[in-house]
Amino acid sequence: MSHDDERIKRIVEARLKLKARHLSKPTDRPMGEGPPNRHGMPKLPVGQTVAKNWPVLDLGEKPDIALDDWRLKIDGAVEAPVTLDWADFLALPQAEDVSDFHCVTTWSLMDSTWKGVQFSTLAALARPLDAATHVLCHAYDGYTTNLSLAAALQDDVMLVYAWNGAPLPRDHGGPVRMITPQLYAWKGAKWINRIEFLRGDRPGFWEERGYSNSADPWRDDRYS
Ligand SMILES: Nc1nc2c(c(=O)[nH]1)N[C@H]1C(S)=C(S)[C@@H](COP(=O)(O)O)O[C@H]1N2
Ligand SMILES: [Mo]
Repeated sequence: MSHDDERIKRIVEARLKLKARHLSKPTDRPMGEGPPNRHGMPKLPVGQTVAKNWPVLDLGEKPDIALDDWRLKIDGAVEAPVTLDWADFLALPQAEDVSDFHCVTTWSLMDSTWKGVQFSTLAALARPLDAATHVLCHAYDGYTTNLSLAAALQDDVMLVYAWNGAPLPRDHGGPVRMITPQLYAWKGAKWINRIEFLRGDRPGFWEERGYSNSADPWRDDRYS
């Protein structure tokens, strides 16, 4: 086994220990607490604690992608597959949004301001076939994660390059990552480099290793 494999194995083991601990606790499945905010959901999902600083979680490899080398490929079940470079990406309609970030390991980062391009803008560019039902996002570190097309097309799902007015740090997936504010944060690929539209569902890295496919924070929908 390579060092990479061993490192990833240790990370997966640690995460599956958290899963076992979570599943051993009784659950009454409330939605969360606090006043409703975005999407009418309680501000803090069940089982989450507000984080003051933004933790870093990934598989340990942090790709260093210069903007000149950065590419985003959009392909699979689409009419118009395309590969964007940085200038192409910035030439698309830009969006800004405030949203929250909920990690399955029980911390939430609240009220971040994001700047980037909505996923729906990228979908409109590539034109998914009627047969497309899901997407698999791929990243420069080899990570993958899957979403239903319906979930990916929510207004607040974005490929972001700025956080609270500053460039997205490399540790958090810069130059560009995806965010999925209405799903647990593992559904948002850091260092994203490919959006593959699918004719059916295909599990990503954590979904293959015991994480929930649907990942709804307000349903405590952490593991499968
Ligand atoms: N490319 C990539 N994206 C990733 C991951 C990863 O290992 N590689 N980890 C996921 C997980 S499990 C979480 S909780 C969030 C963490 O994002 P953060 O490090 O910015 O807090 O990124 C998600 N996206
Ligand atoms: Mo995570």
